[in-house]
Amino acid sequence: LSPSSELKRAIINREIVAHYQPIVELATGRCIGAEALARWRRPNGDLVRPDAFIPLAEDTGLIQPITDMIVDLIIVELGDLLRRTPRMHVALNLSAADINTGRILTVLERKLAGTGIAPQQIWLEATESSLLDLEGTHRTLAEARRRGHWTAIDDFGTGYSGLQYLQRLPIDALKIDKSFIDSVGTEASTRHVTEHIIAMAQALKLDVIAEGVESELQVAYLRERQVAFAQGWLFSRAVPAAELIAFCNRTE
Ligand code: G
Ligand code: G
Ligand code: G
Ligand code: MN
Ligand code: NA
Repeated sequence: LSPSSELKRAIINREIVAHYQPIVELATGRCIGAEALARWRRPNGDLVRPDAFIPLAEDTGLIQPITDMIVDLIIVELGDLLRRTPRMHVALNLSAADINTGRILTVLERKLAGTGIAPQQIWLEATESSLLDLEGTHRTLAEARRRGHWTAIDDFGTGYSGLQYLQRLPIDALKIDKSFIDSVGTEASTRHVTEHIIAMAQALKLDVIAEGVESELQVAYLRERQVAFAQGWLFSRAVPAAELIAFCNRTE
């Protein structure tokens, strides 16, 4: 079986599952939501990470059914948590194919109808590299916000988005890539870039989410700069829904 036929069969057999990494509000330490991260659970029990199948899915038109499956999983696995805690959200990773055409908005509208989950509780993450189709992206992100979703640029700093470009995008937040968080408290020259990214986001009145936070030193640095949110192994790795719910209940 070719890799793409194998992936197609995995989708049909519902072998794609979601893990959730908590997102913490730095001022309070409370869980304010989570990022949904796809995994492929093979019949032999192996858990395949997204870097090993998302690029293939993007190249073969299989990313859209995967995105749809993650939306279904969020609704089924986190519906109770989201209904019970309206301030909590789940962030969904989108690929260029989801964003450029705007199809994801129709999918979300249809799937969220009648669930009691508000559009405000679904954050949409677009990577910097998926923003190449500027017109399509711009239209989709603007419409997403009109419908109440939050929009964020993922892996920020790894692409080439300058200030001018950013200020024209209809986004609510920047997620700072782990590589920049890693530089905090080191002598790496990228630490100056980290400083600039935070300042730039604040100048544009964007929320900042720090990714890949692993130390208290990084938390202190981010708090000092009024960075609102963080996720990383210091708090929790990506975990199955039941563990996420337990984590969020513990931080209440
Ligand atoms: O979970 P992990 O840190 O290994 O994820 C690696 C990357 O895979 C994420 O940063 C994200 O860009 C991508 N990814 C994970 N889940 C999804 C998904 O459901 N859809 C898309 N398009 N990308 C995902
Ligand atoms: O969407 P994105 O590609 O940014 O997904 C985040 C990725 O980073 C996931 O694959 C997740 O497993 C990983 N990750 C999240 N927190 C940490 C962390 O604190 N340290 C490291 N090394 N990786 C992390
Ligand atoms: O469970 P997961 O597949 O996300 O773990 C990927 C790798 O990250 C494993 O090697 C695991 O030991 C490591 N890891 C998991 N949680 C943490 C953590 O909280 N901190 C650090 N530094 N590593 C972790
Ligand atoms: Mn992401
Ligand atoms: Na990221």
